[in-house]
Amino acid sequence: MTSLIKLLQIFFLSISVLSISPSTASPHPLDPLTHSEISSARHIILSSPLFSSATTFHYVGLDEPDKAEVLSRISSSTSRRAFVILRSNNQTHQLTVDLMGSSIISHQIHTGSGYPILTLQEQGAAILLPLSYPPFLQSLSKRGLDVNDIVCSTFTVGWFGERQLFKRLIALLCFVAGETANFYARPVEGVLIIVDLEAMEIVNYRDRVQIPVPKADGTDFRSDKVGPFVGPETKPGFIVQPQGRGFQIDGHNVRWANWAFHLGYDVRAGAVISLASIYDADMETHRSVLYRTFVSELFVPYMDPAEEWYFRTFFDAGEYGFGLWASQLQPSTDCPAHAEFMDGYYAGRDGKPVKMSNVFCIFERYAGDIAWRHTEIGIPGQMITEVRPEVTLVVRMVSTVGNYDYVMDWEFKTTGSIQFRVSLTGLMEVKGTPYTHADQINSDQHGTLVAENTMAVYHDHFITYHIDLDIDGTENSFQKLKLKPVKLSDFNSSSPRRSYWTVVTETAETESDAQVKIGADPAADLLIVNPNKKTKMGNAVGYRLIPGSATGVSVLADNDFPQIRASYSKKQVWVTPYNKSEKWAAGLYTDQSRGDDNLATWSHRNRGIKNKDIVLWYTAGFHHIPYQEDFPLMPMISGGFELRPSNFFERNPLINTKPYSPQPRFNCTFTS
Ligand SMILES: *[C@@H]1O[C@H](CO)[C@@H](O)[C@H](O)[C@H]1NC(C)=O
Ligand SMILES: *[C@@H]1O[C@H](CO)[C@@H](O)[C@H](O)[C@H]1NC(C)=O
Ligand SMILES: *[C@@H]1O[C@H](CO)[C@@H](O)[C@H](O)[C@H]1NC(C)=O
Ligand SMILES: *[C@@H]1O[C@H](CO)[C@@H](O)[C@H](O)[C@H]1NC(C)=O
Ligand SMILES: [Cu+2]
Repeated sequence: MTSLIKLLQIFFLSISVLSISPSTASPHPLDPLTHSEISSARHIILSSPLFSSATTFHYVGLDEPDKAEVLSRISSSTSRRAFVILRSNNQTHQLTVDLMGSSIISHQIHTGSGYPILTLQEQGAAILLPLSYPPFLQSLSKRGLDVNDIVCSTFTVGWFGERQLFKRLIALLCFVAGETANFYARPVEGVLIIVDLEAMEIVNYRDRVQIPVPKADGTDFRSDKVGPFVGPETKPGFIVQPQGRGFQIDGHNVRWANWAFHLGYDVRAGAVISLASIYDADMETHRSVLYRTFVSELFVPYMDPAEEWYFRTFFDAGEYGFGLWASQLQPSTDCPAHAEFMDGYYAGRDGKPVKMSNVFCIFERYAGDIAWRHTEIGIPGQMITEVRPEVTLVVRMVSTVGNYDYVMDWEFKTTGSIQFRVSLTGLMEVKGTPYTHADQINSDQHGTLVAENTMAVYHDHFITYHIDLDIDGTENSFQKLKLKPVKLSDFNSSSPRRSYWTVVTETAETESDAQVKIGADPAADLLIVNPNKKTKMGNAVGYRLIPGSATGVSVLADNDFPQIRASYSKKQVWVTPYNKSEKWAAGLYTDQSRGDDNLATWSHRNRGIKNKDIVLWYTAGFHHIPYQEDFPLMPMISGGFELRPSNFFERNPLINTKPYSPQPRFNCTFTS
């Protein structure tokens, strides 16, 4: 009897749990796929007679619902779909899977050029091949190197005008680790290995020249290997928040001060920030700023045409997966001690979910900076000073794609600004050279001699952001507020001035009007405005793009193959009409792509962008001439841009912010 009652209780309990779960536990429509959703996508696909267990998964992510559905939230419990790219029988398949209906709702075979993101597992298998490949072992013994000290690494091969559809190939280059962790500093220069990833075998091997391997001395970066700590010493510090942290995380939703946004992980893009809105205290409402933003691509071409170097023109998101290579963030070093962390999931080569722990951190930054201030001594007998401190919220991700580390920060400010910052650190990609002094270098120079036999090769980093701004609604326009110098003469002016400047506003009609090379045009403020919403003063509400310090554009020839693939990298700014399929600046299939599907080719359709749902694309660019301080490990260098409200609020949104009372000077002693 008891057990029957128990069973009935459990039965009714589970019914009631089931009946409430769709409303309470239903995911946000933009939540990334969960562990169990990735599993079920795999299960649905492998249950289909079309796919064998030999199928390999290269991308599994959320197939975002249409924007209208997300904005009205009607889809939240009815549709969860996965977008999947897989390889089966040497073909690339693209599928949409309905996770709730357990069915494949679209399936097509990709017949054009380009291949999907490489899996970690196939790269892991490829780098072991040379270690038992007799010609490579011969090359090593010729150089007096021990195979046990050798580490190989994968380098995408790009596309150099081949007309036939090609094979899925990868180049391998090998290095001497031995006593150093900085194996990138010790290339086995002159040896190039090409692997067919489908056959998983070496299909081409070249040992072209013999160059001395740079010595291990002075290359290491590990604290126990760098020698005595004679470098500058600073005292550790930390932030004290006596009233606790100022933000809440609920699932993927983050709320802090006047901001609310959604943060999710994607294996290709890394962090995806969605539905960012800001509370307007005067209007007593949250107002939308951003629909979705993420890093779309990172193009990193090296500048050495030699046989072992010319193809090194990487697309870190489309070829390697910027999110796939994300680092697990270390509390209190990668992020301050008071940070909170968020995890992510991706599908491994076998389609099974893999957890990425601590892939993002979120923390408040207070570094003693000022948000606004004024001292007024103009009123006789009075001295007025008002100051508001600047406290911001940072979302951080670090991706280490091989030798380089990219620290990506999105910093939200209470003023309504968002600062996008990319910081580069890590190890240089160096070329082995016979030179031991800069005076020996002949004219054809491709890098900086940073140590004996060690040339750090010139290269660029172009980081392209997809920024779907929805300023107070989806229909927006792109404007250039151009400075126009005006000259005056005695004929038409009673002023002693002979010149001034005024502003001429140009609203972009089509995509070509919105391709901007910063610095080439006359000075202009670049704005995304909502022409349908005006402030009380009658100005169109908007946000301004403020380029930061990294404004380099590619200077490669237009007919150079890597440039054809990244033809968008000659201008920093593009604006396209919103299109769910146009997310990846270098095309959906980037590995060995041919430039027929990229941001520039989309933009050349020259579609209308005025008072439409539009997407802003911004490329931060670094021309990297290495210097000796970048060796053995490069200190961080940062660049980026800011999005700043411009006639969005009626006034300074911080004018009626309560000042802080003076804080005590903490002097505490650790007890643990
Ligand atoms: C796929 O292609 C490779 C060569 O690239 C070949 O060795 C292999 O047999 C092919 N597999 C199938 C299933 O056709
Ligand atoms: C003033 O007169 C000069 C000479 O006639 C002319 O070039 C200029 O455009 C005029 N400026 C304005 C603001 O009318
Ligand atoms: C959306 O993007 C895809 C891929 O570029 C393209 O094929 C399609 O025509 C675009 N749709 C519109 C309406 O521009
Ligand atoms: C901390 O406070 C104690 C007690 O007031 C004082 O003796 C000590 O010198 C202070 N230490 C520092 C580093 O200011
Ligand atoms: Cu660099």
